[in-house]
Amino acid sequence: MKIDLEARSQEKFGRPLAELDDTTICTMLEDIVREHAATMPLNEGKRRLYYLSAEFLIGRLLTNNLIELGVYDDVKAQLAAAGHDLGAVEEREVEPSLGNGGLGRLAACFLDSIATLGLPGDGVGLNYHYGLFHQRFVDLQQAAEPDGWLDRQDWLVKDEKAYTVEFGGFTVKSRLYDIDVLGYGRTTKNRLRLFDLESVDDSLVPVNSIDFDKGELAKNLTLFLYPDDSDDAGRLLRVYQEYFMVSNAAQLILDEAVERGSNLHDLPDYAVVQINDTHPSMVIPELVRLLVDVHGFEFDEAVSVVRRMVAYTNHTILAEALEKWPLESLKTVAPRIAEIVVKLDELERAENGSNDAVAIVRDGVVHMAHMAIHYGFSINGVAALHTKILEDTELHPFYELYPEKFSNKTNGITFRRWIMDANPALSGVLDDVLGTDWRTSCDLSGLLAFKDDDAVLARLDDAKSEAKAGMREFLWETQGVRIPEDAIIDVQVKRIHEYKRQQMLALYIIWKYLDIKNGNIPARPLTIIFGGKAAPAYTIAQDIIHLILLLSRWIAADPVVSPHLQVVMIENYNVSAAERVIPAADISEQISLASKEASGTSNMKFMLNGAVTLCTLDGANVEIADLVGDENIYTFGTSSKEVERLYAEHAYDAHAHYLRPGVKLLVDFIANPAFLALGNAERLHRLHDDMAWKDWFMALLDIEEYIQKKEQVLADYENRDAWRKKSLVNIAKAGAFSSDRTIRQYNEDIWHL
Ligand code: TH1
Repeated sequence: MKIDLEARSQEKFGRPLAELDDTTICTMLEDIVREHAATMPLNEGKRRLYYLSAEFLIGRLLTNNLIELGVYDDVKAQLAAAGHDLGAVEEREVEPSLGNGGLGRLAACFLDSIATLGLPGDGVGLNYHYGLFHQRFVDLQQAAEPDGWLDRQDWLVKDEKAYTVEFGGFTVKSRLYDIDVLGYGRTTKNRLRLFDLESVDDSLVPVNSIDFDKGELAKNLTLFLYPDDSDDAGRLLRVYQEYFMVSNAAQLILDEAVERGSNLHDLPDYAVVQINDTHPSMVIPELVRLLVDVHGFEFDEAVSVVRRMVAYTNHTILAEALEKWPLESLKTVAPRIAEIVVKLDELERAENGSNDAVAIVRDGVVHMAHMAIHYGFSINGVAALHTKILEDTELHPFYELYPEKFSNKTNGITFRRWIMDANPALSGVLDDVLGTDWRTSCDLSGLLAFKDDDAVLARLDDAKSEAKAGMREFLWETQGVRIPEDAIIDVQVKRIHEYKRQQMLALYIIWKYLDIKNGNIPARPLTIIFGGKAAPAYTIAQDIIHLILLLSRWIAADPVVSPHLQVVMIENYNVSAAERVIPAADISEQISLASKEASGTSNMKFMLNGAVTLCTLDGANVEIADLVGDENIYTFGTSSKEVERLYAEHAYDAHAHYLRPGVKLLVDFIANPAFLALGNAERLHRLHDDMAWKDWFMALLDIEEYIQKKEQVLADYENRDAWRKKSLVNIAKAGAFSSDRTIRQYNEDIWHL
């Protein structure tokens, strides 16, 4: 692809490139890429993959697409010649936030890898008008504001496909929008296909509640990324959204299969559907419905067709995230689907001897995961430990029924975004040391040969400094925070949730604060960075944010401690912020209660960028530890087996742990009088009492070992030479976590494209 920006500027605006502003240049570049992508043919193959997901957290696309097309350096040079900085131009792009966290970001990494491997496969989801809320900090608390992105974006292309979706009591027309998905160095493409209502009433107040009686539903189904499901109205809206998504997806799948020559009896030869968690699981009864009601199949044949084409990924064992809908809700939303679900349940009971433990419908409740396992041909977990827990405990009765359906597919991350795009300095060093093959192979193991090479270690160190400088600039410009140049950067970025234990890192901060107060001055400054959003209805998570912001202010105001310890909470943490902060990290905090984090993916991004991991043996941390070896990672905490035992036997006594002197001091600090005066007393009391009496995710069980380990990490950091080697080994071993590897495995074991 050839780009002549000067000519384009003259042609479009009648002005030289030098005179355009950053926003205009950004739009111009987006147009150029979009127009070029429109001419690229689709990846072909008899069988197509449809990756169904309620979330695609794609982030900004301009830089990524310029890299995929191989024109990034050329564009940068042309802009520089006209006095412009591509970095500043990139900042003008709006970021679509069509996802909550890891699950949505995984879907985006997967689309990148599917396209890069040249496989025929599209993502299918919803075109939310408002993505995840924009987070602001007001009075040391999270405030959630609507994040409208649609009217300012430039990537969506209207598709001619449109369908009708019938709900109980009303019918809506849909509209399809596509975003082209380019692969690295590829001349063919795939698409992300986002369904919307034909007409959405954007004037409806952007709040997460809908007046069902006023008929608002038919007008704003796609207005929001699915909101909290903490109240019944919210929950019902989610079922409506899910059915809208899968009904459109199923119609699209049948349509395209017929277009490509299927007689529908051979549908599994033309289409395979991967459902990303249970949110799209109603695609199973919906495909059955279409085959029976529209295409005249017998029920049994329809079921046997669907059984050979749907595969399910489980992403969590947290009970509150396992979808269970009242059958009554399904009857309200889509009566025919409720009918089919009941028939699927009867059929399953007839086949498997009516075992309530694996039933689809039990006590008037529909278990979506159970349906996906019985009527899908594959179920996978997202890290080795997670899959083992599914097989041995959480889904054991299913594993006994269908051992052949189970497999592990450890998550991965796309190297295009998470190193080439996010960390040009490190990418440049790797090019010089290894040659550029790593950019396609994602194999960085050649680096191990340079473990004792001072020049290479120094260059890696320089790349880290450059990334730190970029992050310091970002935090200064976005939130007016200054970070010392020589600070150790210790980062925990992810959704705020008790199981991820941001509260445990907050207790460490309290410990460190008191330790410095006691005269133990650290060798160099430590900057602890948090980032993440809390669901608006998740009270304790909001309380944790409040505590972090309060600690941040409290410590910054303390002249004795502030030169040595700093706490920063990134406002509105999103993909773009992640691209700035992850490359700059020295320490990667992965401290979830063992057994609770299915995989994690930021752990992989940090490792790839040379951070050393401080972690529990949870999710994919276990695999990172196996790969890098004991001397290149810091692990601590109660094992997942022991945690499972404590839950099973109700044997964890939070209050007993709280009463231990060293621990009580830290927890009580949360509700000390100065804090209560400065902050929100209700939040602080609630958080204090929750930790002292409940501590459901056992932060107090692991806190002492955590503090010890962290102090060891900080001491080891001072041995600069040894630390640099640890960092090098982490980068060198990160190839295992390329999402290209993950997608190859999905394709070889499940999709067979
Ligand atoms: C996350 C998991 O918590 C995380 O461990 C994993 O790395 C990631 O998925 C990708 O596999 C999940 N996100 C969600 C979001 C919702 C429901 C369940 C999960 S599991 C809404």
